[in-house]
Parts: sequence; structure tokens; C-alpha cells
Amino acid sequence: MAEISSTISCQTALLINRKGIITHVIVGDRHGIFIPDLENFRRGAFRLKGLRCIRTSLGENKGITSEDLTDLALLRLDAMMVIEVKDHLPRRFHLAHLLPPGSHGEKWQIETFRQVVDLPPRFDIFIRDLEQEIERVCHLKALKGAEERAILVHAGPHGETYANRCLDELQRLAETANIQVVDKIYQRVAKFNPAHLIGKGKLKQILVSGLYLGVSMIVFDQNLSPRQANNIAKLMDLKVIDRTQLILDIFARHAKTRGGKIQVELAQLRYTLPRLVGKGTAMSRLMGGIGGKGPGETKLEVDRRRIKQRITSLEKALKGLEKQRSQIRKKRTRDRMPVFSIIGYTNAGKSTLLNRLTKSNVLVRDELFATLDPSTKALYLDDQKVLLSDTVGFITNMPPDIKTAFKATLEELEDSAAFIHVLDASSPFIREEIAATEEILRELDLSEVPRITVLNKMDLLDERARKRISKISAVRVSAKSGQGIDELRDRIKEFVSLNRDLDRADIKIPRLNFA
Ligand SMILES: Nc1nc2c(ncn2[C@@H]2O[C@H](COP(=O)(O)OP(=O)(O)OP(=O)(O)O)[C@@H](O)[C@H]2O)c(=O)[nH]1
Ligand SMILES: [Mg+2]
Repeated sequence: MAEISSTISCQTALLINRKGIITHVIVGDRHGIFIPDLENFRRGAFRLKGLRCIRTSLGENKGITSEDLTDLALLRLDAMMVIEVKDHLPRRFHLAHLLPPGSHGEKWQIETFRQVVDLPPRFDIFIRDLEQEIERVCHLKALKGAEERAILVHAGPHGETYANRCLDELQRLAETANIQVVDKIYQRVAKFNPAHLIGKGKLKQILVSGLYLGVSMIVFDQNLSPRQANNIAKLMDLKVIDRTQLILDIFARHAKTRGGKIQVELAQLRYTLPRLVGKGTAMSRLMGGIGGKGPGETKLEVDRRRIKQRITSLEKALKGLEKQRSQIRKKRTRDRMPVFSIIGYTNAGKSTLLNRLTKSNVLVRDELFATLDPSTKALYLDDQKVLLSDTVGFITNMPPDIKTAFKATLEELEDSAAFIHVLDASSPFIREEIAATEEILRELDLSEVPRITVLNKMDLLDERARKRISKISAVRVSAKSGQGIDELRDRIKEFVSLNRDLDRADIKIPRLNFA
């Protein structure tokens, strides 16, 4: 190799597998080599590629470069060796290999040898031991039951407080989707990079530490364009998803009714379709949600045409369901039953409140988006029966694709006599959560619907926390303990009778389409 490189004045390289067979011969230029796509070689969160790279270096660029180390980590090579060449002869040998996590913070080790005979004699045994050690350390850290291990990335122009809130929320979303969060990274950028979202250098750094920590996926808080998603996926052997895909995955897990499942699958397919370029594993990383779970599960081989067909048939099914729903709604209006929709940020306690008020038993969970399928229960107030509707929760920067997906569900809100807006009084971000709800209502053109505001989870608040929210005018309750619930019932009663009187006087209030 030294001889050839010197003669042609170009770097050369070999990729060699564990059996000692040369799989690639690479001829670069004076300054570098380009390692081809190794997608078809073995993969796995804790495994190395089973290939070592040996390259020559000419003249001034001696030794292992940072580029070599990036390749070593990103491609998970068994080892990277650089042969320094001078006057047609090999001078020194530099050998770099990864270290198991926890080795005093070092990710790799570089050794230099003067002669070939000094190199480790049984490299195969050495690398097998190393791989076993990496696997052992990573498995120890892996949380039982988690389907994936991930690094979360937030990039944007905002400051640290904002970024941390976003990352915390993304972590809750990830955990709801059964993903173990290994690291959270904040990268401040003034402008997004159209090709990779963030700078390629920084991105590589993230990927290196991700692979190093044995993660199986990277979750971006920012939505990735199809181009960005593909470019990033091409750089490495990891799944890449964004916040919208994460939320859709949770929706897929939580949807129970036929209508809900259809809506989620449609949204997943519509989101995936433009991201389907290329073949093989790059595609697999973008397809089929996270563990490939839920109604949105789609087999890899399904090509674009079949996805399109599936979309058409789902759209048809959805139309049929919409018709049914509108009939139910008409009947309700005919029966003159006012509907109160319980709305608010996800995890605020909407379902708990519905259960408390109507003595029902709808699903309550300390998870984001536990409720997807709206359920309506009767609430008896002395002489009047009203309906209470539990709804899908809201979230900051609700992805547009999700709003479209739940258009039918959200449209039901239009028929509400009023909203019961539930706030989580214990949330440190209550103001952001109010703002997110207001924004969504504005977009749906529902800001004018009368509202009863409820501060829930009051049982969790100490004196100081109570003071902090003392200016918010709302009924203060604890859906859990029952505190304040009678007052809330009175408010609903008051609202109903007030509006009945108004209606008798024949005053039309916009959107109050009941009694
Ligand atoms: N301490 C306390 N916890 C509550 C209260 N109300 C609800 N929770 C808890 O908050 C969590 C979320 O409650 P849910 O009723 O599922 O919230 P939700 O608004 O329906 O949430 P999504 O359907 O996921 O949007 C659960 O763990 C509840 O037990 C309350 O008044 N006090
Ligand atoms: Mg709920």
C-alpha cells in the first residue's frame, strides 16, 4: 500500500472484515479517502460493523485525523489504522478503536507503533472482547422494557430556558412512547440549515456521541423537512424522527376507536410519503413509526403506490364515519342537549375531571395524549341533563399535520355550548400552556365560545404556588380529591340556566346552538 500510494500520490485504503477478507479497495486523492455506503453490513445498537479500515497518509497529514475518528464512530468500524508513508516506505502505524462507555470520558483510544510486528497479534480476539464489553456496559444502562434509546435534540434561536422546557416536554413525549432518553442536546442556531437542520459538524458530533452511548434513534424537537430527514438518516445507522412523528406514534399507540385509528394512520402515511426516497435501511429508519407499533404499522416493502392506495381507502372510510358522527350531532341538537367540551393542555386532568363530575370511568393516565378518542358522558344537574365531552389534549406548537388529522374530532368542538378549560395549576409552565390552548382555539376560530376556566390539581400546591397563580380567575378544584367540584357544578348549572333564559328572550348568542 505504501508503495502504491507513493507512486500515484494518492491515499489508498482497504476495508477488511473479521475473517481477514478484503471487502473494499479505496483509492482517494492526496488529502483523503471516501468510504462508501456500508449500509449492507451488520448493524445493531451495540455492535460494531465487523470491518476495519486501513489507510495510508502521505506527506504532511500524518496520523489519525478528527475525520478518521468521526468515521470510526459513525460507521462503527472495528478499528481505523493509518500508515504514515514516506519515500515509498511505511514509517509509523496509528491505530484507533472505540472504548466502552465510561472509560474516563474517552470515546476512543489511539496508539502508535513503529513496526508492523508491534501491532496487536490477535486483533480478532481483541475486537471481540471490546465489542462484548461495549454491549455489557450499554445493556447495564438500558432501561428494562424500553423499546428504544434516544438522544433528544432541540435546535433553535431561543434561549436556554425555552429550550429546556421544550426538551423536558419532548422527554415526556418520548417516555410515553416507551423510549428511554439517554441524553438531551440543545443547539442554539440563528437560522436552520436547509440540508441538515443544524451544521453538519455539530450534527456529526451528536451522532458520534449517540452511537457511542448505544442509542438507537435521534429525536428532533424541530420538524424535519423530507430533505433534512433523508440527509440526516443517510449520515448514520440510526433512526431519525421528529416531534410530529413522535406524537403520531403516541397517537397510534393510544387510539382505540376505529375513527381514531384511521385518522392516525392517515396522518402517519401522509407524513411519511414525501420522506420515502431511497431504498433499504435508510427508508426503514423513517418508516413505520418507532417500534413499528400501532395501527400505523406499515411494512417496509410497501411502496409509494400502495401507500397512496391505502390513503385513498382510509379517506373513504373516514368520510363514512364523519357522516355517522354528524348524524349523532344533529340528534343531540334536536334533543336540545347542551354539550360542554372539556379542553386544555395534555395531562391537565381533563379525563379525571370528567370522571369526577359524571362518576364515569374513562381512561386516566400520567401520560401525554392518554385520551385520543373523545368520549361523551351525561351530567345530571337537578332538572337538566347536559353532556360532557372529553377531548384530545393540546400541546405547544401542535404540528399542523396533527391538527389536520384530528380535524373531525376538533370540529366537534364547534357544537359545544361552552368549553370547560382545564389548567394544570401545578405546572411550572402554566402560562405557556394557556397560550398554546388560546392559539389552537384561535386557529380553529373558536376563541369566542363561552368558557368556564378551571384550575385543576390544586391539591398539589403549597402556599407560594397558590400565590403565583392567584391572579388567574378560575374555579379552583382538585379532580383527584373532589375539592371545589361542587362549585364547578354550580357554575355549569348557572351557565345553563342563564343561557336558557337568554334563549327565551330570543337573543341570539353566536354558537350557542342549544335549548
Ligand atoms: N394530584 C392530582 N393529580 C391529578 C388531578 N387530576 C388529574 N391528575 C393526574 O394527572 C394525570 C393526567 O390526568 P388525565 O385525566 O389523564 O389528564 P388529561 O388531561 O385527560 O390528559 P390527556 O388525555 O393525556 O390529554 C393523571 O396521572 C391523573 O391522576 C388532581 O386534581 N390532582
Ligand atoms: Mg385524557
